[in-house]
Formats: sequence, structure tokens, C-alpha cells
Amino acid sequence: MDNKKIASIFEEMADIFDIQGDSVFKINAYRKAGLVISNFPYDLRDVVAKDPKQLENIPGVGKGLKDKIIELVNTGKCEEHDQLRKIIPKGLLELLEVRGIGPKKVKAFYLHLKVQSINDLKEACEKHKVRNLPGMGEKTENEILKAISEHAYFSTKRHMISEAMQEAKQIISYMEKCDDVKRIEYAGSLRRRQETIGDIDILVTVKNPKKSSDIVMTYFNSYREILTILSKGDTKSSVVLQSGIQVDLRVIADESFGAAMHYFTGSKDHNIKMRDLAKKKGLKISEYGVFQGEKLISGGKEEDVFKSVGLPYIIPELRNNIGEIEYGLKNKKFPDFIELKDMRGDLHSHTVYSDGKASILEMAQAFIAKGYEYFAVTDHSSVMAIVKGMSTNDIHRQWKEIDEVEKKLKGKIKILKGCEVDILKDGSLDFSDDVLKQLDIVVISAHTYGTLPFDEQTERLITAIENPYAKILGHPTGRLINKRAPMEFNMERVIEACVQNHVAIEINSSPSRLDLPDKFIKIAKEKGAKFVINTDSHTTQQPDLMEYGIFNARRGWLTKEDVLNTKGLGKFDTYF
Ligand code: DGT
Ligand code: CA
Ligand code: CA
Ligand code: ZN
Repeated sequence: MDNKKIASIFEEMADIFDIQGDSVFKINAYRKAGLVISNFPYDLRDVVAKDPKQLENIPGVGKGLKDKIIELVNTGKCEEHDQLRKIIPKGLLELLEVRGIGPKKVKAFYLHLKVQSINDLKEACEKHKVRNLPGMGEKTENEILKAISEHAYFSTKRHMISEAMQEAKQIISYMEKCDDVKRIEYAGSLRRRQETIGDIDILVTVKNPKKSSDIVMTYFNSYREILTILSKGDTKSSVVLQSGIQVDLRVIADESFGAAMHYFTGSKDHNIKMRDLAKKKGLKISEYGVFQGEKLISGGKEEDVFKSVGLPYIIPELRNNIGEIEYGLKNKKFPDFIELKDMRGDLHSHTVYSDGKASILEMAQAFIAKGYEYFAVTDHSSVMAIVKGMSTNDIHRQWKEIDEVEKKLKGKIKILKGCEVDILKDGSLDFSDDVLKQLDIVVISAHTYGTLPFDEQTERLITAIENPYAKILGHPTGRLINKRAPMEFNMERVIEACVQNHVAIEINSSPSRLDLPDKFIKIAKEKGAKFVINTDSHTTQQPDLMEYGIFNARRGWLTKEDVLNTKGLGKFDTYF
């Protein structure tokens, strides 16, 4: 049981205490422990194995919680937690998964309306029973109904690419310690760098085909993050990790490795098209290789599979049967798609002046470590009171500090003065022209009124884009993967407005956003749009997220020329 899982059990216990009406002190103790443990840098299993007494030195963990952690680590469960779950109807805990519903509301629904499940709550809203409860009204009912349908939409949950990537890297480094493993790589949607990942597919070849396979399988099934083993065969095993992510591991023969990598990278539709193409040439492509009749003619290398049907190598990001095969047949060569090393700056970041966690100097150092020439500080404007947006006073103070930090850093990086200014309901911007005109970078973003009607939303965004000081349209759809649906508006007209007004379109690299989404990137490129790829960093670690934005850009067929922040200072901003 890893730290995350332990933390989530304490958090769930806090919720149950809260629903039961336990003391605030007790509830907060469990909440705090959950929070501390989920951020704790060492694996609690190691702490328990080495010196369990050390647990008491973790802030918020006293004697009682220490014993629970030991129990969880050693047995995989906790007696009190099991008891609590038996007392509380299961449906009540599921209610907490619905956005905007906390323990207090769950308790009220249960006591006054006998609501015991998400379905009960939906019915209660539809019958307008919820509006009569204290502190609630018609608006609450509508919001709950919306949140319930979102919950249904996202509960067939696919995983964020960053989570799957982290899990895959950890398993691979674990598997590499097994002497019998020769080669190991991930395939599937993760290798195609899709926005979300259903499960992780890993391929291995072994040193001794006769003996190693069994050893490798047993080793894999002993991985300590495994929650359950779904199946275990001679050459394939499927498991579910504590994080809820499924992993399929397959042992492949060396001479088939390329063909297997191609087959299991997919996508399925891409594979089908490839197989049809091979058939026309009298060949057969399978996960074992390329065959002429019964004879294996190639399959060791992935390039050979493409070559056998007259195609150049196709990068995994494009393999979705969206025209990549036709393009390859016709042109025999693909453009050089954008790469991480092409980036020379980041034009969207936050500091303690709004909801960022680090100072201007600390952020500057983080971007210097990336080898960038420049970055923009773009804290929120004042409408975003919940994230401590800046007043005009704050921004003047910030400019002074930027000048000081730049001096201190002796030209190691150029810090651009910017702002992530909110698009208000009517499409006007949240700072006066007088402030905006003094800024190097103006990112315009919609954070509120995400559910305006289609036409009104379109007009709102276009009005903002037409503002002469707007430079970058930030996270255009506003979606949060698995959490919030995208705003609804006329994407083509918004893209056209960006092109006409020379406003660059952001590809926000945050793995929960990946916004603009890949399917629109290609459309926008064809309409002549220019892009910037930004991390929207709120901490000194987040500049690392740039690679996820690059994946998105590659899936959208972008080259370096399409992206402004691949250009140097004095060049990238002539477009605005
Ligand atoms: P996911 O896991 O839903 O994010 O997406 P994938 O693409 O990783 O799909 P998955 O894990 O079911 O299968 C991995 C790859 O194996 C898939 O991309 C293509 C290949 N594959 C799976 N089933 C079939 C099939 O029925 N026909 C063909 N041609 N290929 C398949
Ligand atoms: Ca998969
Ligand atoms: Ca799979
Ligand atoms: Zn931002």
C-alpha cells in the first residue's frame, strides 16, 4: 500500500466522521494526516520497515495514527476503516465523488430526504425536493443535476497521461532489475502519447527464451504496487495497480520485437489500415512479423514493418488512422515535427503574486535550469479573487521586482512582464488598457461563465480576442480532464478570430488541461494559426510539464515553425 492509498483511506475516514457528526477535532486530525501523507516524500512502507518510531515525527501523526499506518502497511487494511464502511451505506460515500457535494450536504440529504445513492439524489432534484432544504434553492438543484451527469460521463475513467507515464517508468525501472529481462518498452496509447490512457501495455524480450519467461512473469507479479492480478499466463499477465491503472505485460520473441512494438502501439484503426495495405502487396503483417506466405521476411525493427509496405517511419503520435498512412504513401517523408529541445521560452507562469507557490526569483531559476532564454510572469488579474488575483498596485510592485531580479541574475534570462487577464462575461478584459499596454505578454483566459449559451460564449471569446492588447488565448476550451467539460462555442470562428487578430493560440501543457486539444490543433494550423506551448507553471517543478504540451503539438502535426516560443528574443513576438 503506497502513501497515496494510505492518505485516501484517512481522508475517507475523515469524511465518514464528518457525515456522522463527530468532533471537529477528530475530523481535522484525519484530514490533516491525509494531506501530510499524500505530500510526504518517503515511502511509508520503507519507514515502517526501517524504524516505525519515526512515524511519530511526521507532523500530524500521533500515536493512534501511527498504529493505523503500521496496520495498513502490514495488512493492507485497517480494522476501524472497515467498521466505518459497514455502518455508512456505500452509496453515501459515492455521493462525495459528485463535484460540489461534501459531507455536510450528504448528511442533510440523508436525514431529510433519505437519499442513499447518487440515483436517489438525482430523483430528489428532479422532484424539486432539494430546493426546500435549508440553505439550498433552485440553483443548487440545477448545479447538482449537472454535476451528476458529469460524474456519469467521467466515471468510465481514463487516466491522465502524466499518471500513466509515471507508473510506466516506475515499473520499467523495477523490471530492469530482473536479470532475465533483455529489452523492455511501453507501447499502446501511452507510446502514442494520447491525452488519456486506458491501460499501460509493456513489452519485454528475455535472455533465455526457454527459462526466462516464467521468471520474468513471477518477478512482474511480485511488484509491490500491485492491487490485484487479473491474469497470469506464460507470455502475458495483466494486473491492476494501487492507483487503479491496469498494466498488461507481454513477453515477445526477439525477432518479432519490432512487429510487436508496431502492433501493440496501435492504434487498432492504424493497424487495420496497415494490414490491408500489406494484403494488396501479397504480404501479411501481424504481431509476429511481416510474412510472405509462411516465410518471415522482417519484424525485428519497427522501421522494417513500414518499409515493407512502402512507408517512411511514422511517429507513434500520428498513428490514429487520421490520414498519416495516406500522407506517408504520397509524400514518402514527414515534416520534422516539433521537439522539446526546440523550446526557447515559456510564456505563461505564476508566482506568489497570485496563486503560484514560488517567488519570481525561484521561478526564474527553474526556467534557467531548462536552458530557456526567456519566460513570462503572468499572474492572475483581480477578478480571480479566489486565487488572489493582482490589483493594479500589485502589478506595479511586481514590475519593480522583475527589474530587480533580472539585474541580480545578470542577464541569464529575460523576464517578460505579463498577466493572465480574465475574460469577463461580456468579453471585456479585467485590466484597464493603461495597464495592458505596458505589458510584454497578455494571456487572455476565461475562468468563469463556462456554461454560457453557445452563441453568447462564441461572441464573448471573439470580443476578447479583438482587444488590441490580447496576445495569447490561454487554455481555449477551459476543460479539465476527468473533471470539467469543455466550454461550448464555435471553435472555427474563434480560431479565425485569432488568425485575423494575430492572437496566438495556447497549447497548455498541464496534463489535466492539454488545451487546445489535439483534434483542434490540426484544424487551427490549417487555418493559419500560430501557437505557443506553455506550462502555466505554479511551482518550480512544473516547467517539466512542457513535454506533455509537445506531445499534444506533435499529435496536431505541428513543426517548430508553427510555435512562436521556439524563436529567440526579439523574433517570437513580431507576430503580435
Ligand atoms: P487504451 O489502452 O484504451 O488507452 O488504448 P490502446 O491503444 O493502448 O489499446 P489497448 O491497450 O486495448 O491495445 C493496445 C494495442 O494493441 C492497440 O493500440 C492496438 C493493438 N490491438 C488491440 N486489439 C486489437 C485488435 O483487435 N486488432 C488490431 N489490429 N490491433 C489490436
Ligand atoms: Ca493500452
Ligand atoms: Ca492493453
Ligand atoms: Zn495560468
